[in-house]
Amino acid sequence: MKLTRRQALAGSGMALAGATLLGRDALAQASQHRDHDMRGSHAGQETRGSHGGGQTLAAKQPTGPAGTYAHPRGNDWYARTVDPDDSYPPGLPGKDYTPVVVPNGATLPFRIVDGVKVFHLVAQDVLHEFAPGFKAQCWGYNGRTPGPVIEAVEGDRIRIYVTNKLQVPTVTHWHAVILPCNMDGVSGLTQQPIKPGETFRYEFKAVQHGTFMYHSHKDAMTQEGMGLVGMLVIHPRKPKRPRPDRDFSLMLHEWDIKPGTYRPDTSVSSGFNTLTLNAKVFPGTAPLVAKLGERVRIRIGNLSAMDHHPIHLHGHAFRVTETDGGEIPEAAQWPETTVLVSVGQTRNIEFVADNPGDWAMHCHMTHHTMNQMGHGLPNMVGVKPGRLDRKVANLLPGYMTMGTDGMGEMGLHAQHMDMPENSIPMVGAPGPYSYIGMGGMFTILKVRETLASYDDPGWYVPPEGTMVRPATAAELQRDGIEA
Ligand SMILES: [Cu+2]
Repeated sequence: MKLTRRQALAGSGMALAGATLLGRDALAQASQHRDHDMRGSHAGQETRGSHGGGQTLAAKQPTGPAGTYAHPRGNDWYARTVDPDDSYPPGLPGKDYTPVVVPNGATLPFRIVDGVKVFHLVAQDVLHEFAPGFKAQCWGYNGRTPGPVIEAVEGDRIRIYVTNKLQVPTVTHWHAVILPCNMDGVSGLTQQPIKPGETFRYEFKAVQHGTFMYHSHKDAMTQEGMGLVGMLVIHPRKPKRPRPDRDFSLMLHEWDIKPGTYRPDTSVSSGFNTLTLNAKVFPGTAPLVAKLGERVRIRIGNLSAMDHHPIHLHGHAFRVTETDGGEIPEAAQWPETTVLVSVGQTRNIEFVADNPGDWAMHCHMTHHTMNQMGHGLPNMVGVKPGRLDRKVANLLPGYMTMGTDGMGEMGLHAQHMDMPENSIPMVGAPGPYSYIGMGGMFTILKVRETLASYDDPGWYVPPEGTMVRPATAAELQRDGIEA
């Protein structure tokens, strides 16, 4: 048998493992089997693994007999307020739960058919805007990335149709949800991939409550990296504590979008230049608005490729109340102002919004509050660029050395620079007092005494005597400060 170049390439991993054991013909056969695998075909299963060296590729049919399914109940930390075997009518927004608020996002509509909550996700190409004027061709669900938040109530029976309108096979995995194994959505392990054009049906009962996620579990590096991610919230049927007044959902993600390009580079494993909250970078991030005294919950999930994010909130202390594994007993909670949300985790934080103002909320990794172009530049702090600039300007009209005062004013400079196509300043936006030198994973919690609506109320007006200002000479003298 003759190998085509493509077959040889496809089988090259096998060749390393098996070349010494297998003859050339066997190798060719193994590589053909691998090709079948990539098309999600059943063909070749009968003969696969018939050679000693190919045993690791063997795909055996599942063997029976199949049992009956019982809801798992072996771990008492599963977050439950009702018995998983009891029946409940579909939980309704307003009545059974306070719907989550999704800054820059949406929740997925559902219909109820014979007592089952029916959802429909469509995996598809999405031209996504990360901030005004900065877009990329991503993958998402129902026209957005992250996909719309799926909301249900403990005890609901949930049916989710997934239609694949991508050019590649995909699957959808329900991250941290306790369900029958073959509803778990792991390509190859629990199901065949959903081919382009196909619609698969997932169905399970919500037997726990909490903050979960959904994402592709096929070619995860590419597919999650392109944006096939979303949040899944299951509210408790019988909440033990008062419902929050404001229940926010935020998905953390990271992308590498080189200036001048329009597609995330999912092959990189570091140096991500677009760090997002619900797929937006500041100043594209919508503020989280709450009224003074309201109970606030923020659900944070992280499906970044490689980075954990310590999310820091100003002006308040909060408690971490839940993970995607369940509720944290009150005696085990401690106060924090920063919560580390590792890749593949969710965290719920809760607090009373008792301090009015415009409070920064952001990843505390400094490179994660920079937008494109902020990374990997030489440190120019302290460089006197005058003569250099004049010389280089002879060759490159308009040349200006950047970064001699740090990176904080980069966005300002960018206003009178020619920026590369499809790029945004590496940091910031104009604020009420001066330029806000933050980008990326940065948003603002706006707490107000009075609110006409939860729309952005504008900038905070400080009460008399609470505004920082330059010190007066008399004050310095009185307090013995030599400046
Ligand atoms: Cu971060």
